[in-house]
Amino acid sequence: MYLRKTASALCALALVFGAAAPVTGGVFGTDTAITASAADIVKSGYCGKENENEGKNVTWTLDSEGTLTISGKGDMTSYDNSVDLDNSKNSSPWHNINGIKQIKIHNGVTSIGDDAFSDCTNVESITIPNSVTNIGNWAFWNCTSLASVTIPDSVTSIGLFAFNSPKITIYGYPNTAAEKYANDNGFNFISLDEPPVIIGDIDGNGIIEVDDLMLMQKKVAGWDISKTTYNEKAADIDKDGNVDVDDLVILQKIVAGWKV
Ligand SMILES: [Ca+2]
Ligand SMILES: [Ca+2]
Repeated sequence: MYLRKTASALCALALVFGAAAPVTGGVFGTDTAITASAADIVKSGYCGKENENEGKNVTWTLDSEGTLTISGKGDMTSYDNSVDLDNSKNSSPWHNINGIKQIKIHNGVTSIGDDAFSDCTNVESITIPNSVTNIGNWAFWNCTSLASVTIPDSVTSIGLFAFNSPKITIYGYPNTAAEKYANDNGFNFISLDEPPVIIGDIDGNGIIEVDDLMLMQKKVAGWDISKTTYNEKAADIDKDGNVDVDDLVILQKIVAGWKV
């Protein structure tokens, strides 16, 4: 809902300014001029492991739309974003920037440092590229909006407290560090190997039709359907955890061509 409102507001602005190009607003305080150009880089630096080419193997940029991009080849350095009592510790260079909305990690980066993205409270999703093998301790600690994390099977170790968002779902492959991490920490895990489920396509043949309805009737009536292909996830149409007459009623409407 919020996104739709924002999009229509931006469209309205585009009409006012007569601009066909995307309209962007800055996110860093006074830098809010509306421009019709691509996002500008507002800050940048190195974030590679310090003992390798003085950290220059990996770079970071932050643009005017709040996208933090990490690119290069090699490990990121590790940081410490905990409370700084003696002002001597090594915080990530973007730690105190509030406007970060998105983090993009490019293929080529091989590890995510300790505390790398902790406290990025506006970031909602992250995809780890399949060059990464290690995610550091506290790497995404206190990323309180983080709802979706995709972790490839190249990742073999995930640090302590790397994630702690309460609403997180981890997307990954079975029998990987990602699945183990999700299970160990009680996070929702969705396997990227499972074919997408079409709700209502109970026999899994790719279409919703009378056959599915008949199968559902047998299931709800308690008949033995063990010899038939049957997908419970597709059958629980109202997603209440049970396959019952409520689901059957909805499926009847779907098969009849009603809008549900
Ligand atoms: Ca079917
Ligand atoms: Ca149900």
